[in-house]
Amino acid sequence: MDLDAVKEHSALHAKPSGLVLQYGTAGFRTKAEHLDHVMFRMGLLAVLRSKQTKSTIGIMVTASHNPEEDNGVKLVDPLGEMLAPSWEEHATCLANAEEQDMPRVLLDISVKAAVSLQQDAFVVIGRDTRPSSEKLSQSVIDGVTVLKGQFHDYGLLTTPQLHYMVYCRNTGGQYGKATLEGYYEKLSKAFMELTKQASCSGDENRSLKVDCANGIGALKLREMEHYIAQGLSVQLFNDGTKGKLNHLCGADFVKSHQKPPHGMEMKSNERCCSFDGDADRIVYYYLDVDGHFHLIDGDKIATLISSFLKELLLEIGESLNIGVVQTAYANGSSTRYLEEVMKVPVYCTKTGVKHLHHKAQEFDIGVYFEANGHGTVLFSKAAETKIKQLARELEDKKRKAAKMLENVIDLINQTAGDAVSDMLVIEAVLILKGLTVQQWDALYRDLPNRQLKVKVADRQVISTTDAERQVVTPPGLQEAINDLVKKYKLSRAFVRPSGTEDIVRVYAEADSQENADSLAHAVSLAVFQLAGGVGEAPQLGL
Ligand code: 16G
Ligand code: ZN
Repeated sequence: MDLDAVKEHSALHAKPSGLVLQYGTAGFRTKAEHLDHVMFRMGLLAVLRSKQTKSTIGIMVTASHNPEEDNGVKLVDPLGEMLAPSWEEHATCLANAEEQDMPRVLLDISVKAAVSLQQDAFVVIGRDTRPSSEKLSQSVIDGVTVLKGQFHDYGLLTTPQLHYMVYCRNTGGQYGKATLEGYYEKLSKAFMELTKQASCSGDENRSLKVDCANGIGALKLREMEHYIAQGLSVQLFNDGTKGKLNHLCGADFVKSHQKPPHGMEMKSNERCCSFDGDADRIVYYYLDVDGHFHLIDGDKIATLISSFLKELLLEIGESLNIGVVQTAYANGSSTRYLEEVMKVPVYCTKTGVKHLHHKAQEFDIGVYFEANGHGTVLFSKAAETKIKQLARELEDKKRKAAKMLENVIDLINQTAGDAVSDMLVIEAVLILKGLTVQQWDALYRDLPNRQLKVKVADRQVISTTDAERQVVTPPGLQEAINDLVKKYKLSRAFVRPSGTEDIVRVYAEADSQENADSLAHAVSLAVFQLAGGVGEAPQLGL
C-alpha cells in the first residue's frame, strides 16, 4: 500500500476535524457537503474488502428517502448483500480518523482483517440522481484508484440494480448479465412468462400509476418500459422533470403521512404505487369510491406474495418450507392473518434490511418485508434446484405451478428489496389471481396505529431486546409501557432508538385511531420522562 500517495490524495478530500459519523443501518448518511472525505475513504475501504474477499465489491452513492440536500454511501458485499458487521466497524473507524491518523487506521484495518495486499481489487460504483452524487462518486473513484483498485462506474443506477451487478459479477454471470440490459431482460422475460399463465387476460387492469419520488426509479423504469409494455403499462409521476427528490412524494412520504403523494392524478379504484428515492422500497395504495385513501404497505405485500407462493407449493406437493420475516412495525393484523389464516410461520427481527435478510436465509423460501415497503423473497439454492427440476419432470397442472415458481425466482431480485422487481411480482400475482386492488386490500384490515418521535439528550440510553419489542434500559420504562398498553384493546406499543435520526421512535396500535393516538402519546410522555427528553414534552395531536 502506497501510504504516501494515500496521504497526498486524502488531503484533497480532507476531513472536517471533529466530525463524527457512523456506518448506520444503511451506511453513512448526512448532509452532502460533509461527505467528500467519507466517499474517498469508502473507495479505499472497498479496495481492501475486495482484496480480502477476492471478489467484486459495490459502492452505492445515495441517501434513499432523505431530502435532496443529503447524501450517503454504502458498500455491497460479494453476494449482493449488505456489508458484513465487522466491516461496518472498520468503515466507521476509517471515516472518523482525523486526517493525520487515517493512513495508520487504514493499515490497521488491513492487518486486522488479514487482507492480502498483493491481491487484485475490483469495485463497481452506482449513484442516484441527487445533484451532489456525481461529484461524490468521483471521490469514491479517487479512493479506489489511489490504492490501484480497478473499477467500473455504472453511473446512474437504482440501489438494487447495483446489488444485482455485484452478484452477477461474482457468480460468473450465472445470476444474470451484469449490465442494465441484462437486468431488464432477465426481469421482463420472467414477468412475461409468468403472466402468460393467466387464464383471463384482464387487459383493463394492466395499467399502473407509479410515483417515482422524483428519483432514479423514474429514469430506470422509463428505460425498462418497452421491455414489459405488452404485459403492463406504467404511467410515471414525479419523474424528476419538475419536482424535488422525495419532496412531498415517494414511498416514505406516503407511508408516514398515510396520504397520496403530491403530483399524482388519482381516480377512484386505480392501482397506484410509490418508490422511494433509490427505488428499493415500494408501497401501493388507492382511493375508494368515497375518496378515502387506502394504503397497502409492506405487510400486505408480504401477505399477497407469500399466499401465492404457498398455493403453488401446495399444487406441486413439495414440502419446501416457507417463512415470513417481519419487524416489530408489522401491523398486528398482518401477523395474525399470516399465522392463523394462512398458517405460515412468522418471525420478527430488528429493524433494518440486513436483519430480515439474514433470518429469511434460514428457509427454503423466505419472504421478508418491512412495513415501510423494503423487502424481497429469498430462495435457498436447494429449493431453487428442486423447483427447476420439478418444472422439467412434473406434468400438467403441477408442472405449470413449478414453472411459475421458477419464473418468480427469476423475477424477484434476491439480492435486496427492489421496487421495480417487487412491483412486477405484485402485478403478476394480481393478474394471475384475478385480484383487484380492493380485493387485495380486503385480505385483512390493518389495526389503527400511530408512530411518533421523541427528542432525548442521548437516544442510546434506550436499549432493547426481543427484536426491539421490549425495552431493557432505562429502568422502569418497559413497566410503564406495559401499564399503558393494558388500558386499551388490541393494543401494542414499543419504543426504539432510531438508527438513522437522532430521536427515539414510538409505535402504538389499538382498536381505534383515537386509542392508538392516545396510547402513542402516553408512551411518548413516558419516554420523555424516563429517558431524558429535551425541549417541550410531547403533546397529543402533534
Ligand atoms: C434504513 C433501513 C431500513 C429501516 C430504516 C429504519 C436499509 C437498506 N434501510 O433506512 O430498512 O427500516 O433504516 O430507520 O437497511 P430508523 O432506524 O430511523 O427507524
Ligand atoms: Zn431506499
